[in-house]
Amino acid sequence: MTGAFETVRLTPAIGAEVHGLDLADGLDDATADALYDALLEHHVLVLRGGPLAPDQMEALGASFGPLAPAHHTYPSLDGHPSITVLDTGPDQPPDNAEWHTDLSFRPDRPFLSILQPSVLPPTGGDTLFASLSAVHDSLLPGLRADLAGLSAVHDMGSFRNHTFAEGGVELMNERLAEVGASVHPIVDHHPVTGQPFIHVNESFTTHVIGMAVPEGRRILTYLFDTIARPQFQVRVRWEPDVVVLWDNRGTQHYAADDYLPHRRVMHRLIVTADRRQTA
Ligand SMILES: O=C(O)CCC(=O)C(=O)O
Repeated sequence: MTGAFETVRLTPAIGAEVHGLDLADGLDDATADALYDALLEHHVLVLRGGPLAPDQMEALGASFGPLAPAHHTYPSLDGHPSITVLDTGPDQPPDNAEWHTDLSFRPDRPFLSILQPSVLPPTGGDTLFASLSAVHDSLLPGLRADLAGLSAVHDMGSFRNHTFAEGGVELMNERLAEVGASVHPIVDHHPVTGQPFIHVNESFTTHVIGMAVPEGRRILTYLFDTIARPQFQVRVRWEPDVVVLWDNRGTQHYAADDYLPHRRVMHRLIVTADRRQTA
């Protein structure tokens, strides 16, 4: 795929549709650069031209940076460890109807995620994205100043449910040790644009450093409630040919779990580092 494309903003806070790009042809360098710039501006890009074959999905990811290894809990597509399969339905109830930033419990926050559907329910199963820089900018200056000195712990959160179901407390403790926790500033900054954003999420952020649990929880709950307000969001309605890219550095997402008893299968790929980012 080459050449110019058009972006159409979806909401004031976040998201744009990309028109005039045929993803199946692959990205030349100039187009990948332009798509990257659009991503930095809009945080979430909704493209057409899918579903991409696994090799095409990996090639699209690789044009932005290195691909993440297999996920610690979810299965991968056969022969493609970096493509995570999110398969939910009556037998495997959805677990991602929670606002989260992918893998925020890792010390190196992942850069980019790419998601496309493989099986869609007849209706429902939309994905919502929130702009954490819009959330930051909406806070009163005094509150922002108070938050600026604070950091919070992120760990694997409700992945405990999977590990406990699979192997009880032993496996849960093993995975907690293997996956670890990380500490991020509550007011973080996008490493390329410098934009400040609120870096806590209800799936993985568990504790405010230096505070008693109840005190920290009140702050976190206030921020989670703010992130859940619709004016900071865009809602993506999936169709079979839609492919979505988002920048994890300053966004969160939530997969609406309103489609049972139908099945929904999504393929996700994470790009760990941004190869266009300088230092
Ligand atoms: O399935 C979705 O819509 C979102 C997937 C998700 O939550 C994730 O990639 O972490």
